[in-house]
Amino acid sequence: MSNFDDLKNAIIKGKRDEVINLVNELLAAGNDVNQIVDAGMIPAMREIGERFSRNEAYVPELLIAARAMQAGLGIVEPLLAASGRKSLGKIAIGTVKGDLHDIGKNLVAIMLKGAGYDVIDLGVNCDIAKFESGVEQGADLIACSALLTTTMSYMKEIAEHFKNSKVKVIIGGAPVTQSFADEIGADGYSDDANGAVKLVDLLLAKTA
Ligand code: B12
Repeated sequence: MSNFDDLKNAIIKGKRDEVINLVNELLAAGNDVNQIVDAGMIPAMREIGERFSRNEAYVPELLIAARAMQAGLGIVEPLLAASGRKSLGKIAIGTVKGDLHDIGKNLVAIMLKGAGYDVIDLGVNCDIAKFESGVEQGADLIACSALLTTTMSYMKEIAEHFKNSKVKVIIGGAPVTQSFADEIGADGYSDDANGAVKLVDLLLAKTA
């Protein structure tokens, strides 16, 4: 008989097939889909994120766990939508104009999803109009990623564009720093995916 801890551990270890089996077993045993997500899946991504921040897990482990999480989410997502689950908030994430790097952006997206947020993934090479389309779809917060020193400057235009709106803007990516975020007037910065979740928790709780 499987339980939520088995599911949590299988996600942390990145055991994709085991995650699929456990989610199906938990559903077949009559467990509520929200409980499966809240007690098994979200704690797993929070835990692997904490390990990553403490340098006890690295990008490959995070990617493998994220892949396992995605597999589980694939099963529960239609059921969650049908259950009328209330999301913690909606985030539109994208890599900025001119930039095609998306590994870090995808990690941040999956961690946010894993933490209980609705995530609209706008993809790469996103201009302001693309981020605006995320806001039109209901995003409360825009998350921008850049890996090139030549593209991070576009974040300034994005921050300025949303400055007088109620939409928050957070930024990240290897060349980005807290002082750059302060300089361009972004609402927040984090240097890793787990920090991104904490940042969003803070910013969206403040505006709620
Ligand atoms: C993989 C890679 C590529 C792949 C990208 C594949 C893909 N699908 O992403 C390919 C081969 C396509 C590529 C292309 C190029 N690349 Co490249 N690439 C890299 C490399 C090796 C790894 C980047 C990566 O994925 N890191 C792992 C992820 C997990 O880290 P991360 O993105 O930083 O994300 C973490 C945090 O930053 C944070 N984060 C990320 N986004 C966000 C967003 C928010 C809101 C928050 C809060 C946090 C956050 O959380 C993430 C998880 O912890 C880096 C070198 C390096 N060591 O960084 C070079 C690197 C970024 N590339 C570089 C260059 C120059 C290029 C090219 C211009 C090369 C060329 N001449 O064609 C092209 C540019 C193409 C384009 N227009 O974008 C340079 C950039 C130099 C600079 N200072 O600008 C680097 C640094 C390599 C180097 N040392 O020269 N690249």
